[in-house]
Amino acid sequence: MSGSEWTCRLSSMHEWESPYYEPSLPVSEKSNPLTRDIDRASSGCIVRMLQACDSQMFLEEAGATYQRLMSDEVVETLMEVAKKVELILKDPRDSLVVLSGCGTSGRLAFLVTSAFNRALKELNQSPVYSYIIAGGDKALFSSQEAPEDDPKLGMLSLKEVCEGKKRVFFVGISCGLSAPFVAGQLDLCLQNPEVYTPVLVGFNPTHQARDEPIPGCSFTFRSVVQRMEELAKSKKAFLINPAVGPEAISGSSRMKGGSATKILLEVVLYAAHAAAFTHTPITQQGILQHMRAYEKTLEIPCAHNEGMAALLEAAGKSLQRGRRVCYLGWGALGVLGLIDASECVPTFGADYEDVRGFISGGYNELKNNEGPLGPDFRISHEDFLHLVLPSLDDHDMVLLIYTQTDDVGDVEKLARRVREKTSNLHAVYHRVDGDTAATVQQDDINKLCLSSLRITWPSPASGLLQMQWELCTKLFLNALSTGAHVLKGKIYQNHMMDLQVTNSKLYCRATRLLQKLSGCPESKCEEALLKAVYKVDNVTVEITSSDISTHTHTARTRTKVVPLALVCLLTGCSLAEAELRLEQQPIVRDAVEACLS
Ligand code: S6P
Repeated sequence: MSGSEWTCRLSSMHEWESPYYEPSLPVSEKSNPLTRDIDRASSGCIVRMLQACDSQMFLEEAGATYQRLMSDEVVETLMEVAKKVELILKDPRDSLVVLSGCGTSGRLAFLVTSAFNRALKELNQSPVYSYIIAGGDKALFSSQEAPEDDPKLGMLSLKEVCEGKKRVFFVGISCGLSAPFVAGQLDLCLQNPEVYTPVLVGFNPTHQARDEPIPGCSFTFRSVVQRMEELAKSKKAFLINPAVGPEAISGSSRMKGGSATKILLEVVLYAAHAAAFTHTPITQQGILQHMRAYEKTLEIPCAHNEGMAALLEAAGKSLQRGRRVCYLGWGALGVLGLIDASECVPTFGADYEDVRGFISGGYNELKNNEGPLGPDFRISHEDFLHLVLPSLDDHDMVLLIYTQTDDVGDVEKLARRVREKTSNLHAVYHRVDGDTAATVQQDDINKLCLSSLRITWPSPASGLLQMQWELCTKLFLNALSTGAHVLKGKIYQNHMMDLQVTNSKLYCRATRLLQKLSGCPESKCEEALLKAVYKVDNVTVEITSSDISTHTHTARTRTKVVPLALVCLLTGCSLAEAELRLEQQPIVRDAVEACLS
């Protein structure tokens, strides 16, 4: 890279921090200058752009506008929080640590609580962690955006989980400091300080917390945050909110927001466990060391750029042809596959069948609160073999995701079955340098696959290895599914055009996007959005006087509302004409560009 390219890249690395850069938006909703042209990029370039965005998570603090993951203040708070958890681990009677969030934040709450309860079980200790996800367990693997708007539901679900407990350490996760569901839970904690100690994890500075009124509530997210800031002075509440930079696809907090959530929660709980069970004191150095291990993890995908670009290309081709991408995973990597696949629906307006994840052992492996979720949520490898494999051919892509500690014999068996139907079989697997176990089987799997990404980790393996494997896999899968949808033409510049308008955050984002792309005033954009939501050419008083929840409820069954609204705004045509245009040009990006030109 030339000197001037570097300067240019470095300035885009920080451009979002300028007070003049999209000043009305919180960091989590800003568009990332690094990915401005991602919609026109090659697969190799997409991979590099996404990596550059991820690396912003670990930008140095010096001279920065916002706190960072490794800022002194953040590390200090992580230590204090870890000490609180340590106390509960040492004396768990009548106590609980609850992690809660909506969408991706709830999914990570599930992933992290599962891992640390498992660690407790291995030590013959009873579980102390519980997770809550807005919309219940089906939200682990499907888009349930509406419950995010319901603060009472949040509060009631927290009360239910904590029934009979005398001491609850509550961690509410909302990347955008915005979800009313989490605000309701934090409010409950603040009203009952004798039982609850609240922690908020998110990635905006507190003054950017959402301040819109929440129907039926006297508080907003921001007012809750302000109350917490007061209590934080006496360490009765904690705020962990470093900035990690705007998402590669604007607002897609499943990416960096999710990764940083995983990093922060694991750093805290790992330190607490080490303190409680191996007498390792909680120190700033220990916390920073763990963070640096994650920072190093980010370099791993960079060493596999070519292989990643090829996989992204293969996945993009399958999606362009209207075919499938299937992840077949083992253990926690399998859960990450399930999560990544399910997020394609709300993020890219994808069909449920476009990208699907399956996990070895199904619900037995998962051990989720509600157990098996019924026929609409089939997740085991057996389900894949019976329901999906028979219809696959070479146009469908299958990806095996595992580590050397998984049952490699089982991986090989499944690979052989898949290979009978499609040659479009690939693998991503992690191994420790010098570990020769199952080498023969591994070679056989490689021969069955069109491509294999072998990620080798330095030996001796550290105690953090499993967490690093998981983060690396998350980054990898997020890049794969995002890149494949970019190649499919789902993204305009770095915005998801065809977003589902199923909660108030998404409704506001859609209106803003229409403003940005059409240049029309907010009121006109909202009117166009409502026309598309209600399928009418004239918005009646009855519609305009309804609240946002009625609009988002109606929008649940609608498709392409934002593209339709935009075409109407740009051309002045009727809804029926806009529908026709989009039918003729199903690639949303091209349809929009045709109107813009
Ligand atoms: C974002 C994802 C969403 C969010 C959810 C919670 O990529 O599709 O489901 O996770 O909206 O957001 P937040 O800001 O409260 O963590």
